[in-house]
Amino acid sequence: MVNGRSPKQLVLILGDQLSPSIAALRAADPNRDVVLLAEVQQEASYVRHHKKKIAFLFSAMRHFAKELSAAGWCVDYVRLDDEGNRGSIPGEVERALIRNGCSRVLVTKPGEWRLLDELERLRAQRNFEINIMADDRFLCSEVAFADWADGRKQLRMENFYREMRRKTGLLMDESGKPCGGRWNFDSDNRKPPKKGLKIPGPKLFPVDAITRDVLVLVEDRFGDHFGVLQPFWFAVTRRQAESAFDHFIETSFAHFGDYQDAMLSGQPYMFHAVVSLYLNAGLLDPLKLCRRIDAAYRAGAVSLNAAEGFIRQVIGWREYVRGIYWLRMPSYVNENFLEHHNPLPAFYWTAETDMACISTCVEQTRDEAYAHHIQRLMITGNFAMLAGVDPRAVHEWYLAVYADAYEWVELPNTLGMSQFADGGLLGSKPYAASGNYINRMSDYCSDCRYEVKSKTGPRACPFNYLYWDFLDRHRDKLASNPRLAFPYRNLDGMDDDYIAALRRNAAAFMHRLHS
Ligand code: FAD
Ligand code: DLZ
Ligand code: SF4
Repeated sequence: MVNGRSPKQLVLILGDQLSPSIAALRAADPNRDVVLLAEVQQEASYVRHHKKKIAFLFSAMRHFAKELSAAGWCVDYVRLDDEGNRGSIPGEVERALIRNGCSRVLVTKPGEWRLLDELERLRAQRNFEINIMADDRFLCSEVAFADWADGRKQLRMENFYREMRRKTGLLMDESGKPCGGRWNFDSDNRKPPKKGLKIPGPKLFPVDAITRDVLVLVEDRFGDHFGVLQPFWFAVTRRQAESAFDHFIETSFAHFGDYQDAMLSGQPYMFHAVVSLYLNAGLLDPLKLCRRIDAAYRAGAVSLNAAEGFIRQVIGWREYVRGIYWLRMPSYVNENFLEHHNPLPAFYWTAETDMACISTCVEQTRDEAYAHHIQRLMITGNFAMLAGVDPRAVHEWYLAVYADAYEWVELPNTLGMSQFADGGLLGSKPYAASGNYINRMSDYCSDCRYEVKSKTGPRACPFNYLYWDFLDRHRDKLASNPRLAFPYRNLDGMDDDYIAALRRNAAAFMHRLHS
């Protein structure tokens, strides 16, 4: 206390903390404290983020700063090209403390362990008072998740999800039972795609003057990063993000449940919501979205399988992966259960491959900074695992290329769900699949140089022999998994010559890949 008044505080708001009711702002005094937002080189390049992701965040940060100023806050906004910008969050905090005459920092816990560690080091080195507050924009706190996990043999999402349904009352009936008598309608979310489906796509927003400046800056400073910058149409304000969600409900939600796993060439968005980038940056509130879906279901406006499918992703998967991240970091990022050490193939950056499924997903990722869940899991993720790519390299790719990627959500999805690198903490079996699955759920194979029905030979689909080779070479680690009993029985029924041919094809393919 100075003269009976508390000292002036610097309220640090990070690029993915653009929520007016975030903990650090709630705890601050608008009549005394200063809010700092800083565009810094390090956050844009600790992995070389997609150009669209950087542009989205810088523009959303600038709009949020305006919103806070209009609400009466004193905002200190540092642009990337401002003179003296030290290029890192700790560096900018130090400068801003002096500039604004503040003696302590208030910040909501960052979403990545890396940045939390940096702030804690700054506190220790400089002896600053830095108050790091829990991020309560999530429905399940880290402490509540640790309590839930404590003493459990298995941390299955499904059990966690049921608790979240009970806790929130979403899609629960008056007697405390799940609406429709079932917790999970996943099996109704797997319709293969139909030709001729009318797909509306997400809402596109015009570029305003703030975004136009940012686009010039990003092209100038990050022109060599992966990704195509324009056309740029993301929402960059809360109001726009809300209207993007309204648009999803009005135009796509009716088909969301049925076609959640379907993939079609030229249709990057299918019937997905395309809201993860807005949710993760703090422009949308997860519980509010779910309450709207719940209300729409109760009003008879949407089907239960679509409503449950959406709510499961948001209060189930999204909360669960965050819980796993904070429970297991910092060691989680080094896990490599299957001991995969191959480098990431160059076509993850160039899209230059004859495998139509991969080139389609990588081109789309380059153009849109978006791929939907099944493309991430069953195309690029599946291939990387079958090809024995080092999970850390896979993780760094996913963190860089998607507009919604922050380590708390990306790492468990990549390392745990898609690469099985945590040995089954997150998923009960590896998401490995042959070309057959891709052919059933997409139209990619009809336009591919490879033949999806061929298992060996020069035209055989690489996913086929790589799949069997994957099971064969990881027999010691995977054969006892009850969920893999069926494919291992098939493998055991194959004759030795056939297995030798699969191995030969896989080895030759891998040789070509890395030569
Ligand atoms: P929809 O399919 O419309 O789903 C609605 C919402 O549910 C999403 O916006 C998202 O907030 C939530 N959601 C759905 N699935 C998941 C999930 N598995 N984990 C967490 N939330 C989920 N999601 C990210 O937000 N950031 C990431 O960096 C990310 N990396 C991924 C990496 C891999 C390898 C995989 C397999 C999945 C990853 N996901 C990630 C999850 C999922 O792919 C995206 O959330 C989804 O594709 C976002 O698009 P959408 O908004 O159209 O989602
Ligand atoms: C992703 C990102 C980027 C590209 N740039 C900034 C930035 O310049 N300033 C900032 O405060 N945050 C940025 N971010 C988001 C941070 O990387 C994010 O807050 C941490 O990774 C924690 O989730
Ligand atoms: Fe992909 Fe194989 Fe189908 Fe080609 S044939 S698109 S490589 S699954």
